[in-house]
Amino acid sequence: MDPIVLYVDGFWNSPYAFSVFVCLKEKGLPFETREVNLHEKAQKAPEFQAKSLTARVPVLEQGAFRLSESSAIVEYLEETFPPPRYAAMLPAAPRDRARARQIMAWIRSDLMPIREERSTHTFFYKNPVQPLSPAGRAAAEKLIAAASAFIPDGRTSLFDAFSVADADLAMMLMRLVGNDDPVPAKLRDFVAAQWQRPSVRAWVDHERAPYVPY
Ligand SMILES: N[C@@H](CCC(=O)N[C@@H](CS)C(=O)NCC(=O)O)C(=O)O
Repeated sequence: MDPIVLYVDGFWNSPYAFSVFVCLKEKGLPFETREVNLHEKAQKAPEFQAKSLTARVPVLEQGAFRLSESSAIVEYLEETFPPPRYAAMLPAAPRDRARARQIMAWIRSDLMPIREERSTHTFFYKNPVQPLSPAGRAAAEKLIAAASAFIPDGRTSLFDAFSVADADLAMMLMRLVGNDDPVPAKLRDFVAAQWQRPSVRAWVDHERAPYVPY
């Protein structure tokens, strides 16, 4: 097998690189990470641009094959390293699988005010935040309502077994939980449980260079 390389941002803040990193760890695949310093515009360097085509992280490299877009990478890993030999990253039942994909697509395309006002560096680096704007509060309410419906009562995972949608949803909720914004106990418990997973901890606890705003 060609060695796997995952390109991540230099501050280990990217929720999209996180998602792929968690999949690789959960599947037990050996891989190297390479940091791309977005604050220095390294994503626009010709060598990286040629690999990514989109000039964004994450990029998965396996020999001559390079792939951008975290959800495409997750699907590629799931098909290339499928269960039962490797851990499943998406539920097996079609409706649960569709629900996981719904959550993953939604998290990547909505809730912009939270993503802007509660960027992941705020909790990875404990950088101070302002109170949420009215748009931020509206997005937080939308996230809380949807997550409360997605997560079954009395459970700390979306489905019977872990899926990468759990990690993605926990990362989104952490933008609120990690900044002491009000979040119902059920969602705080969900985040706390997901944050304990070894694959998630490996990302959270990874050494980080001092943060430079950009
Ligand atoms: N939809 C993409 C989003 C990737 C993305 O926005 N990556 C950011 C880091 S979190 C990036 O590389 N930004 C640099 C840029 O756009 O110039 C995915 O899921 O992979």
